[in-house]
Amino acid sequence: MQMTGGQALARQLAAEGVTDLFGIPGVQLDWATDALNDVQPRIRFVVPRHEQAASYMADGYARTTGRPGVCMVVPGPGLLNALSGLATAYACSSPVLCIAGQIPSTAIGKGWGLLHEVSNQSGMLASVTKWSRLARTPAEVAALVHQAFVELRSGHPRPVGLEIPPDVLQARGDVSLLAAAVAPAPAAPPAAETATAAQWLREAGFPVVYAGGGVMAAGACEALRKLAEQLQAPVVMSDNGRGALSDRHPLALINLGGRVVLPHADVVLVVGSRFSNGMGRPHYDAPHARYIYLNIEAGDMADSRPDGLRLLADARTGLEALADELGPVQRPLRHAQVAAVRAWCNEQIAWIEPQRSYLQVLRESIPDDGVLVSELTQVGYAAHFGYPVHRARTLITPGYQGTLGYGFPTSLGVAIGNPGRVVVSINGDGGFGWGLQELATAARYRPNLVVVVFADQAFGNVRRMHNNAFQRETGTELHNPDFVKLADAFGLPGNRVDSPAGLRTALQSAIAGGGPALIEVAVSAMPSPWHLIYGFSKAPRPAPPNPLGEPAWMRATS
Ligand SMILES: Cc1ncc(C[n+]2csc(CCOP(=O)(O)OP(=O)(O)O)c2C)c(N)n1
Repeated sequence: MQMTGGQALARQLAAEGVTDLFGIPGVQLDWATDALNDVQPRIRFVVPRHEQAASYMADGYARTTGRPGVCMVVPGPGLLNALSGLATAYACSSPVLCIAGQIPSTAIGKGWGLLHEVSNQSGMLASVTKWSRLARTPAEVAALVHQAFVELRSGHPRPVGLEIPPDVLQARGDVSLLAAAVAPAPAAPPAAETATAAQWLREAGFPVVYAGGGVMAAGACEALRKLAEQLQAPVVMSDNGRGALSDRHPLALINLGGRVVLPHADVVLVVGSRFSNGMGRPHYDAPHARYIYLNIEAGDMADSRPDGLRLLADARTGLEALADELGPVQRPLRHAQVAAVRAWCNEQIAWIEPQRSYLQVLRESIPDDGVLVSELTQVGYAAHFGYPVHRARTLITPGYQGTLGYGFPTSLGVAIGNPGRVVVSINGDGGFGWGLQELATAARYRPNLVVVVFADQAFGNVRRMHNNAFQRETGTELHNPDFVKLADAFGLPGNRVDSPAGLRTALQSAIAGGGPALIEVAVSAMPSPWHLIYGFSKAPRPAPPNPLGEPAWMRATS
């Protein structure tokens, strides 16, 4: 069929099942944005107020719907603005397609100073994606969009990129549209290693599973639950893995609980996790353990991690193969031990006030299938350990990227992708400043979203660290707008409170109201939660329990 590159783009996106496209128009994209009219109402063009929001929204959408998120931005400054969202999606293994404009094909790499020209734009896009290409003809546009979806639906879910110069969007050519990309059969684990891993697990006295976000990405939550129950193994979930097993399950533990059980483990099965603490090292020492790694990405099982058996495979296929190979095993129930570890975790968390009380209010107000989008703010950090998660994909964090300001725009993508669900975004007054213009996007598209801003008039976390390190602080004071008036200026209801009880009332009425709303919470400095996230910088009170009581297997081997 004869069509322009822009039409090939719009129609192939529709063929791939895309229903929402987050982007901002501009001259290099005109032939693409105009062609979107041909695919109405199948593809909704959602237009935020900054390109960073376009990529954050695509990420939030992808992480909570399980469908790829798609964003489109002009070249140069447009793509530069979108990079922080793509970097966050990369860190959090989120399948996002970024369509980037380019300067005209004949000028690429020439340095003529054309509108939006930056040197090595393709390299920039490559640095935050697992796959990226530049289309040279309309036919290539369709083929590369299709290839992008093959990439999005296979292997390690991560962002992909496609650059299309304006002359290619405008050119007419013969184009074959393709049927939607189908996910290839998931990679099965190697038989010999699977047999050995099953043997190790069979022999283990106290196996522990460490589960990451790859479990949810592979749809392996049920396989994880079954294997954990078969083994009676505590399941420690990484921050990105929260929700892989409900925190109500009697074997579920947060990362903090991992510190208690890992040292006693004799086999650790790491599944769908990088198993890295952000410093390139494993989270905890498990000195007596043999390690089994199950991951779709060889690099995530390598290098700084303890040596072990490596199963390069899809998490679901791998867990199911291990369960089959293992067969029935006789195990003592570990529920009481896990409950004791959880009680200890709760004692640690009780020290972190008022964060814990605010998190309790959030948990009690948000239904199990509602989504909490966290941020780099005091209550957000504490959510890592103080916010129970009951369903997959219901706690969103920026992962190792630690992207301040990602939260509110990301939550817009979550809410737009999940119209029937409650979505709450928590922000500090600092981080909210990165995206507050998106109140206009909330007012325009009216998603079911409550935005909470904890206002301490400071970059509070930085201030506390400065004071601890230097006994003074630099550049951390904020001068805030009146957030309630700001919401009003955008046509949104706002409310100001100053306590957990006040938040409860305001949040529950905002959720009942159904539309976008803002709640400002006046707070002051809060205690540091970091010792509960990254290692014990101060001694835990009380000392951690030994989950095994008398570790019989340890005595036997010592
Ligand atoms: C993109 C980005 N810029 C800067 C930082 C550094 N940073 C981390 S936390 C923080 C302060 C956050 O302040 P606020 O949002 O008000 O939250 P609070 O700690 O006061 O609760 C800053 C500046 C970052 N992590 N990411």
